[in-house]
Amino acid sequence: MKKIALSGAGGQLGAVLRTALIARGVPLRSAAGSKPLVPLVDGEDLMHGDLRDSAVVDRLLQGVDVLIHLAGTSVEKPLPEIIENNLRALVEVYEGARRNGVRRIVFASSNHAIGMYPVIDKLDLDCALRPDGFYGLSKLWGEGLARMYWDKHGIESICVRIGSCIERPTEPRHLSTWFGHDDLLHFVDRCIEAEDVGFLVVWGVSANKRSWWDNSGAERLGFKPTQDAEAFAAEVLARPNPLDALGQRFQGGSFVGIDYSRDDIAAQRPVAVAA
Ligand code: 15L
Repeated sequence: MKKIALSGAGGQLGAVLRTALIARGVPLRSAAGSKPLVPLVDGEDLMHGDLRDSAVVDRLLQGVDVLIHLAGTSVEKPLPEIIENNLRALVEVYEGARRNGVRRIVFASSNHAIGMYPVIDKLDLDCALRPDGFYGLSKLWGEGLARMYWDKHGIESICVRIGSCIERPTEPRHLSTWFGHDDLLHFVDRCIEAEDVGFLVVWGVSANKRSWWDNSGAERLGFKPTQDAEAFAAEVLARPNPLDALGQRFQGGSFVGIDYSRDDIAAQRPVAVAA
């Protein structure tokens, strides 16, 4: 059986995956950042540490076939933090993968790499990237790094541009961006089991009726989501939309308005979107 490593196991998504993979009996090593994890089962393979340190990375990756890399800053933050956690640490992780013979990395990219597209646009996987901040921009670095380590070193990567991976949709934007937990688990299973993926980018999104993203490329993985945010549409649409006009206009939602300085009023008006 393949040995799997999970970084960012102390985070919200990490906790969901760790619990599910342990329950399935997957041989798993889970890593957190500064705070040690409490074992879920006796003898659980756990560690924590700063991934900018190559010795910590070696502890994480020794004997590992597939790394699910969720660690890093996951929201918009000042540039120095993003550079340390999402640029520098990621290079250490890919270098560690080289040293330790890791075959494949699942890299948690984000929809914020394309957040400046208006919600009326439908995107393919090969669309030009339009980040909505430094966090989104760091995902361009990550996807580029993944590409380079496949081309130059033969380390496979699946870059997953995650939408909104939460238990259930709570606001209108999620009707397009939701990535349900059942679909996430099915996705991770496919990332572990699929043969010869090379370098692949996919949208981390459920089969939402209102999705903005064409995920045909994910077929190569055998990823077939079954959840649809539409099941929650009535309850979600009955509540006020928490996003301002700018957040309603662009795919990145609330991230778009952070340090936004255009005074172009038209760009700040919400657009009407049909179901
Ligand atoms: C992300 O990339 C974030 O990590 C998460 O906190 C959400 O904001 C999500 O995107 C989203 O766009 O809903």
